[in-house]
Amino acid sequence: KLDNFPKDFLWGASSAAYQIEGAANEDGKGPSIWDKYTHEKGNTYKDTNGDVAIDHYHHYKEDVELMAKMGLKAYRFSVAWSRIIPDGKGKVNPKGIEFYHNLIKDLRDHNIEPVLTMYHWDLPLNLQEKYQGWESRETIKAFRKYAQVLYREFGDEVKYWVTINEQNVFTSMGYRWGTHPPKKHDIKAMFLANHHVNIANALVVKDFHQMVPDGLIGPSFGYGPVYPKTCDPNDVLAALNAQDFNDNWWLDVYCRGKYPFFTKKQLTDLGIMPEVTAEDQKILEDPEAYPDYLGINYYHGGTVQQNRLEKQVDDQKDERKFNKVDPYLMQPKGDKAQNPEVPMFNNVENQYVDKTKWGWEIDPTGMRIALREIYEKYQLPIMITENGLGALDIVKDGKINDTYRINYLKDHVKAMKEAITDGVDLIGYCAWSFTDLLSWLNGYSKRYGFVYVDQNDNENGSLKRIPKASFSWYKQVIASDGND
Ligand code: BGP
Repeated sequence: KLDNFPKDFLWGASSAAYQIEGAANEDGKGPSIWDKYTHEKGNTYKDTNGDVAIDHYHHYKEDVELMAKMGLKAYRFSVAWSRIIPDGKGKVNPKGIEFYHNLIKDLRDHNIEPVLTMYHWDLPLNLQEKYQGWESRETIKAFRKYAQVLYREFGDEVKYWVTINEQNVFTSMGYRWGTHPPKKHDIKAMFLANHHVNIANALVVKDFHQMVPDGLIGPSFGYGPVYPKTCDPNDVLAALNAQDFNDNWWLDVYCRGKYPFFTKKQLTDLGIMPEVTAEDQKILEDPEAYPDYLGINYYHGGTVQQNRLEKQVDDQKDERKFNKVDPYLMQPKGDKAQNPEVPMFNNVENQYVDKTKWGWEIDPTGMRIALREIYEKYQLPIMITENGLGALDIVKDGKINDTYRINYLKDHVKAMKEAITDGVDLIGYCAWSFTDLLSWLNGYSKRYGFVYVDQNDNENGSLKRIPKASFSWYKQVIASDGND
């Protein structure tokens, strides 16, 4: 028998500023790296941008009204840094502060718990152009100042805070694969920027504990379990390597203040391990800088096998020529970017799970595995801060019958229920996403929302909100504490 979800379980939904707000140049907002990136030709699907997005900035009351109608208990949103501090490090913009006060008040008036993300990738452009963004320690200072402004302004109103969204994703995409700003193909820069984000994260968590003693704070990390392709011990070893490289590399630093030894050694051997000063180590290892809970974004896991490239070369007795070309520094394009060859493991397909139209594996059991692994290792409460299905929804007779999304979410709710029964301390679930919104690279056609937004390719749509079938389903889930 499965236990019901706890009574105070935070049934929620998520969003992020750049993906919904629009009003890109209004009320004193400064530009972010995403404003620039989406305006350069060829960077996103059909060159879509977030200038208008779903215009949540002007429609927030209507959106909160819909959340209340659904019975939502929590709403995760992000603050646009450049709305608060337009150039990232100077003057505070009162209009920006006012917007989020209004939003939070509206949520509270409807008994919806705000979950505030401080950084969901939209770095103020000035910090990138003047200081090289996260590659510079100036950005650490600027982030700390920004965080302190948020704590002072919203510390009394918001209990749940998220520092950084998917640090693993934005550093890899931005610096290694070049598919997000700043569009670099430089793995050394990636690990350096990543180290700086770690320092920034630790410092603001520590400040938070002093400034907002009653709140709870943690990062949102994009986690997927890693499966070995076979029970060949070499594949199992490759899976261990991949877990270290994909997951522990971040979570160990957040929760233990240490980089895991194995990957650290690999990076050091390749000459791409950033310098960690004694002062840095002290900051990272300060227990006051450890999170109170972990936000986990779960979409899918991954499957790996031992590095066949190395093996092939071995087989051909080719003096391992391949190793002389540093595989870490290869810059694969297209498909290969999704399936990089690194010496520690190779990514392969999992034949046991279905996939979405965009090739994302659908693996609810993986969510239970993820929750168990993370809870076992770090012993912290967990909130699922993202999970959902991207699909091409069709409007028929004014309705959106997204049964595929309902099935997807139902299976994941069941997996959470099982994880709770297993003993995991799971405190909430914020499905991605409440409304349809801008998918970073896929424009507006890849939809995730419970609420359809008539986008009609960005600028010309009516932006009319239409609750989908999944809206009524989730409403029922919430009302029945997880039984639908
Ligand atoms: C996560 C991001 C979200 C959201 C989601 C879906 O990585 O944190 O912001 O975009 O993925 O991704 P996509 O829109 O690429 O399908």
